This record gives sequence, C-alpha cells and structure tokens, in this order.
Amino acid sequence: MALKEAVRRKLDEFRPRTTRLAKEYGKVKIDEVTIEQCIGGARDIRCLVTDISYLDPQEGIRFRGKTIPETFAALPKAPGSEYPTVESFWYFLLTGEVPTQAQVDEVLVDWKKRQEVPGYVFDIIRAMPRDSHPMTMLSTGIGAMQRESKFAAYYTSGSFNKLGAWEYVYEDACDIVARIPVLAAFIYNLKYRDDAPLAIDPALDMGANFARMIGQGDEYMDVARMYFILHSDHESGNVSAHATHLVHSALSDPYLSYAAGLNGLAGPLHGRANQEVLDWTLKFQKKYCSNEEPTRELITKALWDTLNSGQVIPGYGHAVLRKTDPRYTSQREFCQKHLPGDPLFKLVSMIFEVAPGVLAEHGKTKNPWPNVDAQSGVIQWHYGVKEWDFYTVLFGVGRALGCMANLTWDRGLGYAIERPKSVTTSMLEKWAAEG
Ligand code: FCX
Repeated sequence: MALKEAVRRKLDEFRPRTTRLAKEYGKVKIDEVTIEQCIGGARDIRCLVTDISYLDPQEGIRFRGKTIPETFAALPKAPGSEYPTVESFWYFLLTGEVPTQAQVDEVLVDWKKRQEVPGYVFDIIRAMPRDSHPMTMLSTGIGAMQRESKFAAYYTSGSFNKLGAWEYVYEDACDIVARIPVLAAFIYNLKYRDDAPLAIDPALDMGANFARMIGQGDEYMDVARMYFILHSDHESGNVSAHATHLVHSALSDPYLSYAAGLNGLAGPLHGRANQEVLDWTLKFQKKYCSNEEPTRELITKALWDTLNSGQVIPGYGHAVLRKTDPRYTSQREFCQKHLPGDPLFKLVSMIFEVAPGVLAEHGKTKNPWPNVDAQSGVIQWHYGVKEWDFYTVLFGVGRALGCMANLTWDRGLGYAIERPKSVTTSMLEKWAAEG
C-alpha cells in the first residue's frame, strides 16, 4: 500500500527532529501560564504538537500548510466534480503530499475492503431507544466496534513494540475512516428513513457513496465531500481532537479514543452548535416571521432576547479564531453559487450582517464572528437533510479524518501519556498574593 509506505517514510524523516528537540532543546521555554489560563480552560497555552493542521487566529485553518482554497485547488477531484475526493484528502492529511490519481485510486479500493461494519454493531444500535440522540448512537457504534481493533490485539499479543505500534494505529485509523460513513448512514436510515437498507455502491468514492446511502441524489455528492473535508481537523486543542489524543495517550486503541472524541463533539459549545444554529434559526422564523419577512430589526431583537436570557448565540465566537471562520466563508461561497435564492440561506446571511455588531455591543465574546457551524446546517436543509439533530454526526464523520491522522502520527512519533499538573485554589491564591 503506497499510502502506508509514504507515512512510514514521513515518520522516519520526522522522528530524528522530535528526538533532537526533546533531547537537545527540551528545556527551552515556549510559553508561560497565567492564573487566568489555569482557571479558563487552558486557553492559548502552547503545550500540544501536531503537524496535520495549524490554526492561525486571523487567517484560520491550514491543512498541512495549505489554506482551504489551496487545499481544494491542489487535490485530485472526484470525476465531474469541483471538489476533491475525501480519499485524496486523507492521503494528504496523513502524508502532507498531494497524491497522484493512481495513489487516490489505491486508497479508494482500500477503503472499499475496509468499510464493512460488523452486524453486531448494527444490532446494538437497533436495540437502543429509537429517540436516542444520533451522536449517542454514533459514539456507541464506534465504541462497540472496539472488538475489531488491530492495535488492541497487537497490544495484548505479547509482542508489542513501541516503534512498530503506529502501524496498528494506522490500520485501525483506516478502518474507522472507511467505516464511519457507513455507520452514520445506518443511523440516519434507522432513525429517519424507516430503517431503509444501505445502498452501498462499490464504484463510488466516499462522499458520493454517503449521498447514495442516505438516499440523496447526485447533487448532494459534492456537499458531502466538501462537508467532510472542511470539518476534518482544526489543530489539536479543540475538545474532540484533544479528547481523542488524550485517551489514546494511555494507549487506548483508536476506537475507544475516537468514541471519547465524539462524546466531546456532542457538546453544544462544540460540534452540536450546528444543530443549535438550525434550531435557533427555525424558532426565530416561527416566532417572529410567521406573518412578515425577516428584517434586520427583528433579527437584532431575537439575538438580544437570546443573550439576555443568558444563552450563547450558536455558531458565533471561537476560542482561537478572531475573524470570520474560513470554513464558514467556504460554505457561504458554496451557497452563493448553488442556492443563492434559498430563504434560509438569505436569513442566515442576514444574521451574519447583524450578529457580529450585536455581539460586539454585548461586549463579552472575544470573537463576534461566525464559525463553521453557523453556515453548515443551511446547506443540509436545502438538500433535504432536515433532521438537524443529525448534523453533529456529519461533523463526526468528517472529524474522524483529522483525529485518525493525528493518532497515527502520535503513535509514530511516540508521544507520551498526557498528564498535565493540577494545583489547588489555595496555591493560586498564594501565588496571586506574591504577585
Ligand atoms: N454568544 C454569547 N456569548 C458568547 C458567545 C456567543 N456566541 N461566544 C462567547 N461568548 C461569551 C462566553 O460565554 C464568555 O462568557 P462568560 O465570560 O460569561 O463565561 C465570554 O463571551 C468570553 O468567551 P470567549 O473567550 O470569547 O470564548 P470562549 O473561548 O470561552 O468560547 C466558544 C468559545 C466557541 C465556546 C464560544 O464562542 C461559544 O459558546 N459560541 C457559541 C457556540 C458555538 O458556536 N460553538 C461552536 C464552536 C466551534 F466552531 C466548534 O467547535 O464547532
């Protein structure tokens, strides 16, 4: 498999760099910690390493050094499509190299072999109450599949070797990214399509196949490709990526680790914000616009009502970004091209015109601009995926790409078990008094 060999080559190149940094420059300071950061969620403390993506507060995400438009432009496209295949992006995330079409085709064939989800996983999800949240189902499905972990089997085989362990993480990572769209589609069909059978098409790439599996037409194929790529990675400190990395640092296998990541993604301040955005927007329409067109005045009132009731405006603000999220912009450009007249898109655009001003006046958030979640739901809604409690599952399918690429590299570079130090409130008070 060319991809695995490319990852091996890259890891071999990187390992001496990591070893040298730790051995020769281990004591060089790169940050210091304030009490505010200690109490405030470790915001901005530089203490994680990843080479998969980097998030600049002003510019936004770069995947392997490339901005979103550069990434889309560089990678081989799906046949007849404006967007790259998810498979080509996976190759790129894992290696930092733009693959040839032949290398992409090899990943495509490999994923087809790996994509079968064991029947017992479906049975477990079927046994859950049908009104369980789909993220609970997804996390349960990934956790249940842990039985298949090649890394776990290797660990218990008695021949575990720290240097070779990454190969088993790589195998699990490839299995998970190939299987999670099937699992997600199964959940969608079970909950919203009367348990319709999965129509897997062996000729199609992942994004196109996902569209087929949930009963969508050809026009949804690029939506899926774009969505999964945009949601894949946002460096290492966000809750889903960090939880996945943290759990794996104890040598828990990739299934257990990503189930943890998904549980974090399910939170309303993180991935579930996409569901909250649609919920907020539709409630706004129902409450304020049943007899009249939305106006800037009505939106301003609704935003203040939300803030004054102590809630956050979903889809706005970010822990790192200080500008409009380029993932928002990318999806907005898609909407401007493919659904410019959609009433919900027009409303979301109007919210974009008003919300930053309201949030700035409110004066709390450090970033009044929209994030990825403010724009993603409207596209799904337009194409007929209207069950918005499913939107975080779509995020989880995309995020698997980043988290699994990161775990492969974590193990390849032999990152240590994570164990930050905690202190007590009295200690903080003592240091505060000492200045
Ligand atoms: N609406 C209202 N208040 C907001 C806000 C928003 N959209 N964003 C931040 N604030 C408030 C915070 O709640 C905090 O208030 P507090 O002092 O009373 O606790 C204050 O502003 C300072 O927060 P700030 O430093 O700007 O932001 P944080 O790093 O603490 O939090 C998130 C970042 C994303 C959690 C925050 O902006 C938020 O809650 N946004 C809405 C939910 C959302 O869209 N989440 C998705 C984010 C992301 F894209 C993803 O992970 O998917």
